[in-house]
Amino acid sequence: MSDHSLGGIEATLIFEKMGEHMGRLTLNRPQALNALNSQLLEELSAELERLESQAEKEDLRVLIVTGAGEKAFVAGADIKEMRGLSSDQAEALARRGQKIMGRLSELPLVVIAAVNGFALGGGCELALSCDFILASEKARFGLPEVSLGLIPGYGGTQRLSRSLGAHQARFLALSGEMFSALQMREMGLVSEVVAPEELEARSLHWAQIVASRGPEATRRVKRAVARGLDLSLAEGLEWEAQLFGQTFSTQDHHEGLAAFIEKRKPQFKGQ
Ligand code: DAK
Repeated sequence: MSDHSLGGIEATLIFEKMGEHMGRLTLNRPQALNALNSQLLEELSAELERLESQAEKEDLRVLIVTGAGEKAFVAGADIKEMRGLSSDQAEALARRGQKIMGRLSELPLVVIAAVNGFALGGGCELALSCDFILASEKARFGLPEVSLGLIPGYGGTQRLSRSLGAHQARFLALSGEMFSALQMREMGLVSEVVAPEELEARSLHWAQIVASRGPEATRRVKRAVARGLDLSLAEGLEWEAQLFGQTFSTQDHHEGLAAFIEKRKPQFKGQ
């Protein structure tokens, strides 16, 4: 939502264009540590739908996802809204959340999670759905659902085990404990840990780097990795070969190879 209010109701999601090719999505319920309530999920779903169709038209290549305020990225699904749900309602809510996380992970642009504070439960699952994760030294990650008598419902048990392996995923999801950004970097989830005041600049730094690469290529890297996770090695290599072949029918690859030979910076057009 570029307009921060919806007919008087404060928007729980803010999208801003950040210069050429880049955008930032801020989850904006700082008073509830950006917990994912139904309004926020609704707005997120609508914004992701808009980005799916507009990203290429607007030549948007990188999206930074972060949380409003000093304390939290997202402190999970909204616990207050979960009380009183029936099993069927909970299952439907989990499917809805999973669909939104799936949409985020499949966006045709590179998504960087800039985790500025608590990334718990649904917030950790949201970060997991991004392409890579940068974290402030203040960030805390965890899947505390078991301490509420629940299990992760937005893909945590599935995405985390694919990302870190089954043992580390079980360690997080069974202990329900919080882990520091440095611990998560050691485990392999977080790519870089920075001082809180540097997170914004560092996210922009990586966003600019990714945005300068060939967009037709970065989109295919995403598709190669995402689908490859569900394939055998032989099938995955076959998938990679197909995508590699496709890059040779893009303008971007002509530009990239020519720029190298002419010793200049490439000017990719995303075609
Ligand atoms: N939901 C709702 N409100 C939350 C919240 C949450 N997840 N986390 C924090 N808040 C609210 C607090 O209630 C408080 O509101 P007021 O009392 O001021 O009205 C405000 O945010 C500030 O929080 P605190 O006062 O607690 O702040 P502290 O610094 O003292 O503590 C904390 C920060 C992050 C340690 C603490 O707030 C906390 O433990 N929060 C809950 C973290 C958590 O357990 N997150 C996981 C939620 S479970 C499923 C789908 C999805 C999921 C499960 C099932 N299905 C559909 C079945 C996913 C589940 C989760 O994500």
